[in-house]
Amino acid sequence: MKYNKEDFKKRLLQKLKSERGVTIEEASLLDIYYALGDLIRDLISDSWVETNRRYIEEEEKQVYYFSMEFLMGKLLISNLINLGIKDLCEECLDDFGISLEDVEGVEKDQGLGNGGLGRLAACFMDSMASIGVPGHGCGIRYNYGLFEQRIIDGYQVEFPDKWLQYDNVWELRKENKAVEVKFGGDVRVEGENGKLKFIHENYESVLAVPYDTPIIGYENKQVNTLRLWSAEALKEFDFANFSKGDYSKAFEYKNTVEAITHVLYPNDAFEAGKILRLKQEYFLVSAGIQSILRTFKHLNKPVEYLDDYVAIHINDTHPALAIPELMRILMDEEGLGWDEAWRVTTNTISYTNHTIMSEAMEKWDVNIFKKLLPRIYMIVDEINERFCKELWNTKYYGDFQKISEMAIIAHNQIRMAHLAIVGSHSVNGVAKLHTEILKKQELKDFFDYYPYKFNNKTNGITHRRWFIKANPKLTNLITEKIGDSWIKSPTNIREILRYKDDPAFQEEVYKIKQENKVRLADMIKNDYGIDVDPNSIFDVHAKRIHEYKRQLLVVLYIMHLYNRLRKNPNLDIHPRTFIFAGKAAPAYYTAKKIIKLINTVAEKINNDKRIKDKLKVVFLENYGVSLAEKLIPAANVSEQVSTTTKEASGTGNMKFMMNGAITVATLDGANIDIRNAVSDNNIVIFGLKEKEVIELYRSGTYNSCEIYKNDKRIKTILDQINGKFLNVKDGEFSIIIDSLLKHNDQFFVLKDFDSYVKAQQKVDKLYKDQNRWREMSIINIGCSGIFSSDRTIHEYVTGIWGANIYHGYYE
Ligand code: GL9
Repeated sequence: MKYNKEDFKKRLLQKLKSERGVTIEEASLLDIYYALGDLIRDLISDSWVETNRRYIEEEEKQVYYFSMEFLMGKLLISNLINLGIKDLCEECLDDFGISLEDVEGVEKDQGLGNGGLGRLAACFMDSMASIGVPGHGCGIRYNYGLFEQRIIDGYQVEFPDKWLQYDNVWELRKENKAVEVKFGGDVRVEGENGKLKFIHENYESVLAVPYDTPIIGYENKQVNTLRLWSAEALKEFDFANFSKGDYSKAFEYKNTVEAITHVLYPNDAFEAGKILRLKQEYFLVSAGIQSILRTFKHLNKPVEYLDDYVAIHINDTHPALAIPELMRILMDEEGLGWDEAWRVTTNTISYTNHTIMSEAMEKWDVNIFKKLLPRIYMIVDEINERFCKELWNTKYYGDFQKISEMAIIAHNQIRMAHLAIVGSHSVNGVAKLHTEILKKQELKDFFDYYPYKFNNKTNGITHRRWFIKANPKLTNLITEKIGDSWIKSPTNIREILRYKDDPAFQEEVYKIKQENKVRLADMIKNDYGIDVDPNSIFDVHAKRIHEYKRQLLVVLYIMHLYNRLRKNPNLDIHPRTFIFAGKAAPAYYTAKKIIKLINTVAEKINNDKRIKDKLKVVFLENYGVSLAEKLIPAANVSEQVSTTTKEASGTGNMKFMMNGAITVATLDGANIDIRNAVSDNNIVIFGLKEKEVIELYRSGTYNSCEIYKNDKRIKTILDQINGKFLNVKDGEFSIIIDSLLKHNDQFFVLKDFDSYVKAQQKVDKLYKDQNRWREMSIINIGCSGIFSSDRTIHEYVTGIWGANIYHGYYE
C-alpha cells in the first residue's frame, strides 16, 4: 500500500483538530500519539472488515489462541512498520519538528503477561497475521498488568501498573458481543436414562465484554483480532438491598464481579492455587468459547463439523477448562451426545506445555472447584471416570498404581495437565530438549499411552519487533547489503554470512552496536547517575528473577572478578559492564533477596575508585518489552545460564543472538538449538550436561558444602556475602547462603562455578580478538532466521492446526 506524504500530513492535522481539538503547534505528545492511533485505525478499517468477511465467505478454518497472558508492549511503531509507513510517518513528524521516538515515549506498555509465555503469545499474534494465518488471540483485559517495579534502597518494591489510566487507542469495546458467564449455584438433573437434562440454577452471572485490538499483518492487508474480555456486573447494584438500606451488600456484587479481571497474577512458573485465579480461567474460556460458537453459526453448518472449521490452542494449562466448557456447550446447549461431543472437542483442542517445574503444575482442590463450577466439575469427573476405565480396559488392567498416577482427579485434586493431555489431540513442548524430557520423564506415562499426540514446536520471536523495530540501523545495513527478501523469508538473512570476514562490513556492524551501547549508556547515566563505558563489554542477564535462571551464578562471578581486581588493579581484562534486569514474583522471598544482593554488590563495586574502569554493575528497573527493545540491541554478551533441564526454551536467548550478542550458555532449552545453528565455535558453552544433572538429582551424591570447603574462591565470596564485607545488616543474605549450603544448592550454582569462570575467561579472550568477535557476531545474526516465530507458526499450522495460509495479499 502506498501513501503519500502530503496526504498523510493533512489527515494527521485533521485528526488533531477533530479528535483532540488542537492545532499542530498546540499539540502535546499525547495529542499526537492519539491522533496517530486514530489515523492508523482509519487506515486499517477496510482491511479489518475485509479480512473478517473473507474468513466467513471462504469458510476458512479459524485458529483461536487462548492465553491468560498477552505481553504486547507498545503498538504504535510496530503498527506503522507492519503498515509499511514508519519512515513516511517519521518524515512527516520531522517536518513538524517532532520525533516519533518522543511520541512513542508517551505510549504505555501493554504488559498483560509475566514473561516468556506471555510474550510468546504476542509474537505469535504478529506472525499469524503476517504470514497469513486466520488466527486470533483470546485473553483477559486486566485493569492492571504486571506490577511496576522500582528499586528502593536496593530492594524491589511493587507499584500498580496503571496502563489504562488514559484511553487505550487500539481497542474497540464491543458491547453487542458481550456474553454471560455463570459461577456457583446448583445443577438439577432431569429426565430418564439416556436423555438427561442438566439445569444450572441459583448461579451468579457475570457479563463478559470483549475489547478487540486489530493485529496488523506485515504489508499484506490482513488484520486479525486480539479479543480481550472484561468482567462487568449485569446490573449496577442490587436494588432490593439498596432500598432496604444495605448499601454495602448492594455494592458487594459489583465489586466481586469486577475483581475477576482486576489484576494479572504476578507469578512466573508458579501457581498459587487461588480461587480468584480459577475464576479468571473459567471466565476466559467460557466467554471465548461462547463467542467462537456464535461466529461459527454464521456458517450455517451442523455443530458436529466444528473441528473442521475451528482450532483452539491452549497456552499452557491455564485455559484447559476450554475442554469441559466446550463439552458442556456441545451437550447441554447443542444437544450432542457424549461421544460425539468428545470427538469434536478433542479434535478441536491442542495444548502447549511450557515448563517441567513441578511448582508450576496447576492443581485445583476438588471442593473449591465443585462449588465454583458445579456443572463443569461433573463433566471433568466424567472425563476422568471414562479415562480411568479406558486405561483399565486397555493397557493397564489391574494396575491401580499406574491408573491413579495418570488419573485427572486424585487425592482430592484436579490435575490440569492431565486434563489438557487427555482432552486434546496434540501436546507440544517448546524446544527439542524440553519435548524429549516431557516424553522421557515428566509425561512419560502419557507419552507411552498416546505417543501420536506428542510433538515439538521450538519457540520463536517476531523479527519485526525484535530486529526491525528494535534495531533499525542494523536492519537498514543488512537490507543495503543483501536486499529485503529476508524480511518476508527470515532465513534469507543467511546471505550476510558471505560478508562475515569482510573488514568493512564488520566495521559497520560494530559501529551500529557501539551506537546502541552509547544510547543505553546515556539512559543509564540519566536515570541512575551511573557512568558506564560504552567501550566496555556489555554483559546482560535480563529475564525474570528465579533461582533456576541463576542470576546468582553471575553475581558470584562478579564478586570473584572484583576480588581479583582488588588484589591486582592492573589485571589484564577487557573492562566489563554487567547489566541485570528482571522482576521477582512479589511473594518469592529468595528472588527478592537476589535483587538486593545484586544492588548491594553493584553499590560496592561502582564506588570503588581503585578498579572503576574495569568493572561496573547495573540493575535496570522495571524490565518489560520496551526496556528489552533498548537493552538487547546494546548487548555484547547474552547470559543464558539456567540449570540444565530447567528452562523449557527461553526466548530472550533468540532476541540477543539475532541482534549480534554472543551467548554464554548451558546446554539447556533452546540454547541447544542456537548452538546447533551457529556451531560450537560461535557460542560459549559451559556447565553440567543434561545427563549429569539428572544423575546428580537421582543419585543424591551432590554435596555443595564440599565445594565450599575446597574451592577457596567460593569460600571467600560466600563468607563476604555472609559477613561484614557488603556493609549490610546481619543475616541480610542468610537465605541465599542457606540455599547454597544448608539446602545443598538445588540449582548447582557452586557446581557450575568453575566451568562458568572458564567460560568468562574465554569471552574476555575472544573479545580482545576483535576480528574474531565481529565475525562471531555476524554469524549469530546470519543464523538467527530460523528463530523467527514465522517459522514456528508455520509449523503449528501445518503440524497441529490444519488451517490454510493465505498468500493472496502479498504485493
Ligand atoms: C515459560 C518457560 O519457562 C520458558 O523457558 C519458555 O521460553 C516460555 C515460552 O514457552 O515459557 N514457561 C513459563 O511458565 N514461563 C515461561 O517463560 N513463565 C511465564 O512467563 C509465566
